[in-house]
Amino acid sequence: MEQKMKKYQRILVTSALPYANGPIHLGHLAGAYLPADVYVRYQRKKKRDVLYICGSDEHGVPITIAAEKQKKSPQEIVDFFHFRNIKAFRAFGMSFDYYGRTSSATHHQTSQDFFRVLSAKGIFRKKTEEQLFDRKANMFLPDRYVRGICPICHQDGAYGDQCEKCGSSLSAADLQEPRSALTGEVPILRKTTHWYLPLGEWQEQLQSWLAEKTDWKTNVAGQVKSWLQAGLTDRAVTRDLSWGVPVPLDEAAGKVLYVWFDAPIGYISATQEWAQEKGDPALWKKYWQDPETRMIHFIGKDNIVFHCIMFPVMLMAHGGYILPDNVPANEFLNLEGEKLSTSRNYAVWLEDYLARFSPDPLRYYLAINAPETKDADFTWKEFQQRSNGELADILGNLVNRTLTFTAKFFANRVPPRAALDELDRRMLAVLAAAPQQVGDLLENFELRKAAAAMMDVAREANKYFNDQEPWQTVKSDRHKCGTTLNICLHALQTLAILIEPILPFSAHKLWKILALPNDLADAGWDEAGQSLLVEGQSLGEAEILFRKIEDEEIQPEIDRLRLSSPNKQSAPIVEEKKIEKIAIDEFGKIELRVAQVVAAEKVEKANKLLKLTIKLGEEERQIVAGIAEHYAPQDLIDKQIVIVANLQPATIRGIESNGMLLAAQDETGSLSILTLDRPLQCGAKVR
Ligand code: B3M
Ligand code: ZN
Repeated sequence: MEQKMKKYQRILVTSALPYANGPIHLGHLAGAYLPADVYVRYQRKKKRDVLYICGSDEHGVPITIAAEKQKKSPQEIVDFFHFRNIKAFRAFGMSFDYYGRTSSATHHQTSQDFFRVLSAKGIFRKKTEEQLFDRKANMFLPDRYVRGICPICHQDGAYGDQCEKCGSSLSAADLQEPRSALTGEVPILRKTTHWYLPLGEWQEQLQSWLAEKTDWKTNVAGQVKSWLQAGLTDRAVTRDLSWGVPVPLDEAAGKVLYVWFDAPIGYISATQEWAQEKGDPALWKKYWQDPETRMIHFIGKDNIVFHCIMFPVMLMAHGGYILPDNVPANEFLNLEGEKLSTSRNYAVWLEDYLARFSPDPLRYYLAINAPETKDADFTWKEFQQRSNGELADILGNLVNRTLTFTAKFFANRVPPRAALDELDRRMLAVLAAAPQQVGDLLENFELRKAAAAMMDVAREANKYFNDQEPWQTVKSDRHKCGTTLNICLHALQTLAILIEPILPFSAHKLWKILALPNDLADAGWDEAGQSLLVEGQSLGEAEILFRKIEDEEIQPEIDRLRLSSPNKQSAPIVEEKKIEKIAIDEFGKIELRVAQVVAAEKVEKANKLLKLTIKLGEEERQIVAGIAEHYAPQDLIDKQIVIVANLQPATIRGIESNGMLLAAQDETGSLSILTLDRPLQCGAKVR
């Protein structure tokens, strides 16, 4: 690998651009994001020139479908998720150098230019064919917009591109009794013209390029091979849609670029925007046009054909751009033994995770359990076990015992190293060899092994601590004891550098504890094995790096997933009882009002109750609500809530309650009070 990097001056790393139609979940992270971030962080520590590019994919049918569902414009949808995803990624420690978006002006320009070049070179084939058209909606229907009976399993309701019942991938023309998903109309066939990229014409060139890729992962090479064996065919790169990058030809008015044509060009346009921001607009060219750049695409397995066949053909056809050196695609991450499903909400959303836990334990578990060569399974129990049993009990324990001991017996200063014995020498050899060993695995995209090897260093250091018995030598041979601790502190310093790619937040904490003069960002990978500590230097204050994750924190997560599990017999989340109908004037008898909480306190000896003072217009009132297990009093102050204002006053545990607060509770026991979407005057009527 060192060999390989001699050939190159710099590395360009990309992660697949997530669609900006929903939040990020663990499946995304395990496939295209965490492995890339770890790789990039490692390369930065190797002091290599590495640029890490990502961004939002803001075009395509998934966006328009989300927009329709939520009765918003596509732009509103992508604006919302673009910024939301940036925020979540950042909190998870993703260290993109630039996060672009495909609705940007630069991107439109760059992808249109790209199309123009290919068009001028006569690369495309233009074909007029019949496609399904919805007369009521007055539009051609993308496959996803057509539903009908699956020709394979005969299930009704299959989508034109895929049957969710049997998993077959389809094309809309195969469906029996097709109808428009938009209007229910039976679509008609109508002629339309599109531009096709004749992939078949590039097959030979593609094959000879791929023949050199002997170091690609077998799962990727295998998929590519089977595509090539089946023979490549023409692929339409334009669509009859209104949302997307307009096709830059007069004769193609009303058409847009196919999302898989423009999205990978997003990597280029994001690099251009990065260069503009750097104040050196031409800088992007170095990364895209100089053959001394090594480009690596991190993706999930469903994107292999686009990154290993279609985009390389586009780049070859355009000319003047480099091709990827590697595409280390990952397989899928399942959840508690079942396939993830965003439509069923069978997923763990990054934002939800981060609201309850810190990023590093998840980064660690996704690394050591990465879906590298085959699908992997995420379970909350294993997450807890790995976090507690490895992060806390091995790495955390090493940090904790070393520092406590040094503080107690050596005035929290690095003790000098005296004569070395066999165990000392062995430990130092482990530390000296670790950077190369873990580094080789990371270079090779073997994240699971790299995470395990890193943890093994901590394991060995713990064993070394035990074997040297500093709690004995502190009494019998203080020099020896000091040497042991000196080497343990050295191990912590080595580990701080080695864990940084996977556990960046903890690495920085550890670095601060060690109170080293330079910044962790400047510490190089190759010097990780040498001791940077100075004898006699004082250390910072110890802190717990990894808290234990309790059963009570894990169980609600498991329960929540069970509720939306695809295999659960389709019991609705909330039991549907026969609900008696009422007349509108009966509803009118209930006086619902907006109130503002001005004070809240616990009710003594009643652990479920809170006493709230609320403002209702000019009037102040007191109500008692059974929400103490779900809300802390201070979290309620100033919140606007909804109450039933005309209930007969009641006395609860000796306290008068003059009204009732509205709250909802689901089957998992989660409870939420009803609050307002925007502030209103207190006392406002709710209807
Ligand atoms: N937007 C991600 C996906 O298939 C897709 C990646 C584009 S990368 C150029 O979920
Ligand atoms: Zn089917």
